[in-house]
Amino acid sequence: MPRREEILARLRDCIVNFDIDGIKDAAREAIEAGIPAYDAIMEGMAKGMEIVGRKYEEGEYFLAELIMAGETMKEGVSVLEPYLRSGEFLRIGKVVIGTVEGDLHDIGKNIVVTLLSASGFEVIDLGVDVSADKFVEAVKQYKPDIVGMSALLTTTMINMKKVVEALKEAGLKDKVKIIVGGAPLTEEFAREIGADGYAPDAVLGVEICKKWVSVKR
Ligand code: B1M
Repeated sequence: MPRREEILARLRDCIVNFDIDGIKDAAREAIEAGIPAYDAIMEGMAKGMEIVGRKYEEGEYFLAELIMAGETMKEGVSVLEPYLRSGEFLRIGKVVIGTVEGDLHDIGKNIVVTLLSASGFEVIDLGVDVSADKFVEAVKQYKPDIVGMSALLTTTMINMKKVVEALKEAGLKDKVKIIVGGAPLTEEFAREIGADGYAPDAVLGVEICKKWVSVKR
């Protein structure tokens, strides 16, 4: 196997096997071998993420594996980030995302962020405990294609409705697609509050976002 293919395959396999030390070495070797950082991410690591996503859907991998793959990818990307020339990373769409007001749970949201980034989205992560006003301000500032909200508490999921209403009031609701997720949510709840989509897990969430931006093009 030529050296380029061999290194890309190693990057892919490190994601699938959650090999944090290995991925840093492989990322450095990619740079030394003259592989563009973008190719190392998209043709190496992101391919690994696709495999992890499939294994998760098929029940071979569980949440713990998704988290570990996400952490492994973050470590690999951290080595390559300084070598990404601006403009080199062509983005397929922009997402503003956050955990809603009153809620501090961010493990699931962070997985969604990692998978979205790995899939080519520019992600503006507003963090946790994000008020409706902050979401509206971010939509005005960043003009995203998609707004993503996460909630893990039955007492905070209702705050998603406040965000939808605030976006309506600001005349921004029709300019974005809204996706919601988090353990206590349901498809029905998402419909009731006026969200455009609901995902029970991060992999499906990213698939929905990808469909939305491909339809727009
Ligand atoms: Co909290 N907590 N917690 N907690 N906590 C739950 C949610 C709870 C169910 C535990 C329980 O009682 N069994 C319960 C909620 C009960 C309810 O509302 N009915 C609960 C409670 C009560 C609380 C506190 C109130 C406890 C207290 O202080 N008395 C408190 C609230 C703090 C607050 O937010 N204001 C609290 C605090 C915490 C910690 C800070 C200790 C910690 C969070 C750490 C962190 O996130 N940084 C924590 C944790 C870890 C949990 C549990 C154990 C695990 C949550 C988690 O990370 N799951 C949780 C019990 C449980 O869920 N089994 C629990 C793993 C994660 C990968 O899954 O977030 O569901 P999840 O994300 C998935 C999908 O939902 C989806 O994709 C992800 C990956 O596939 N998804 C999206 C999520 N967001 C999405 C967005 C999308 C698309 C998909 O598009 C935008």
